[in-house]
Amino acid sequence: MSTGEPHNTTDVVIVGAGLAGLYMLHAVRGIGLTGRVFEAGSGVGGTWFWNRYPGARCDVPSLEYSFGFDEALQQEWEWTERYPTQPEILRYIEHVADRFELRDGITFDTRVEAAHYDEAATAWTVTTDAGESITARFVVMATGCLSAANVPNIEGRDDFEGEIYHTGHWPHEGVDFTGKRVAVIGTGSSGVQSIPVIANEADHVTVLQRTPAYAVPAHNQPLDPEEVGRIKADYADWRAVARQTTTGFGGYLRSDDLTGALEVDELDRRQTYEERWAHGGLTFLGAFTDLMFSMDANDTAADFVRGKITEIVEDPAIAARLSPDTVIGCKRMCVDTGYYATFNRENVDLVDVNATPIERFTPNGVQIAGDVRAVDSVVFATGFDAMTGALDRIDIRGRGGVPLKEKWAAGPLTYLGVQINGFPNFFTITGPGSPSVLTNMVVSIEQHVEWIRDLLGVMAADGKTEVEATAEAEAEWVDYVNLVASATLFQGCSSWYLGANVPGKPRVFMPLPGFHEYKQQCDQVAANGYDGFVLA
Ligand code: NA7
Repeated sequence: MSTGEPHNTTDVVIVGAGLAGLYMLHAVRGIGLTGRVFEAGSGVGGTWFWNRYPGARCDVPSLEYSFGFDEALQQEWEWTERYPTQPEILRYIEHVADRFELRDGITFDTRVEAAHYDEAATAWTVTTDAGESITARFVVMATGCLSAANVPNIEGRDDFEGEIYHTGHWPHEGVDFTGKRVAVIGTGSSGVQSIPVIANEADHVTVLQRTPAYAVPAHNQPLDPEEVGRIKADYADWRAVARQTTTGFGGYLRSDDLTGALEVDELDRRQTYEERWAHGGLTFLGAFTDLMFSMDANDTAADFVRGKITEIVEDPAIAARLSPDTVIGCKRMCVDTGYYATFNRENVDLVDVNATPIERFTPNGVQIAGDVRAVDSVVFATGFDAMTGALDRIDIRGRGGVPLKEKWAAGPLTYLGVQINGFPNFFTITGPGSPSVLTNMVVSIEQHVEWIRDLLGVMAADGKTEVEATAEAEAEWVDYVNLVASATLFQGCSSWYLGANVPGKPRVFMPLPGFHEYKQQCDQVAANGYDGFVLA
């Protein structure tokens, strides 16, 4: 590849400077390798660099949504609220970059365009949009699961004369909606978080809802210093308990006498749901053991939430429109602050664009069922081409020049979600086939980074230069992921876990349910000398 640039090399190229990329750089440096990170943004943070929409917060509590690999780091960082805001998480990530002196290894404002494997050299050549070409033994994709924005191609979009935003690419200077008529398209987490905040500011908000969301209250509040002190006194153990859960968080709520929802009478069941609702957050779905396995059990939780919507929303017709009839938990539940109550406001209305789809944009608004709703601004809260989108947008070629896109034409194939047969020395952090988006991402990121680091360390010690998942191990793993997912209710709706939100994307359930078991499997693979991999 000729770029006119001097020939560059490093041991590991890392793509992305979010939580995964930063920790990966720190980890490779820790075992004496060199690393170079390329980041499209002008700063660190990944997801939290881009998603600056009003009300953006993490749906995992701050004390859990943070790194546990360094005792001093977890002791010194002071979170202020139960659920961290985007600015606070970004400050934390910046602190991590500074504390571990990582910035000198990162090239910002630079997008990786291609990564090609050279079999003879046992090395990857990575090229960027800045025209740089760099050779590395290993490539680690820390590109994030929710980083490639999904912007629906609605007719007439370019004719609209107002402003258009996507929650995942929010302007850094912020947006002032005062006096504006705003349409928000999408009611996933980003819509659910931003709609109440935008409604406070804007003249009028029209919510264009295709599928209603199940939202549990956040009950966000300032952290109690005494509680923080108690957790920090025992932080390592507290985190270890989280790693024993299926989601990588909420371990402190686990109780040994958890039962199935249908094993208790209605009164007890209702009381349990009330307690979880009062506690707030995603652990609502941990109330019983069978909520994601039995439709009858799932119905009891769904009914409870529908009852809450009816209590909160004053207009019964709007409450009915806001009430989902799908499997609860099949899409990640939203954690909200005043979402349903927002529909009691005079300046907010709700349009069911499933019943009456958006026909087109006009210069001054959105046309639905022949009527144009005049708006000044449109917010796309329409999510992401999840898990594979960021990888698809890079020209990745493995053995024999085979493009990853071609290999994954019918859906992603990986072994353990970290490696792909035909793509030696190439790793995906929280890739498809691993628990990733079904978990606390920081816990999954730490587990993957440490597993990859240990593998690279073993290779260095044994003088190995190439590692590749075997075709058999990959095929067995893909079957296993399908088997595990099909025993759950996760496949019961058109979610982005299945790729269903992106027209033309193959419908394959991409993440693997069950963090704790997965971690044990990864540890076992390592203990067995990296079963299913060929180390050459
Ligand atoms: P999500 O959860 O994918 O939500 C996107 C929303 O946008 C969802 O309600 C979609 O409806 C809707 N959508 C997508 N395309 C369209 C079109 N063409 N027309 C109308 N509505 C549409 O993304 P978020 O950013 O909210 O959250 C992503 C994750 O971030 C979340 O799970 C948390 O983990 C954090 P649909 O449901 O597809 O019918």
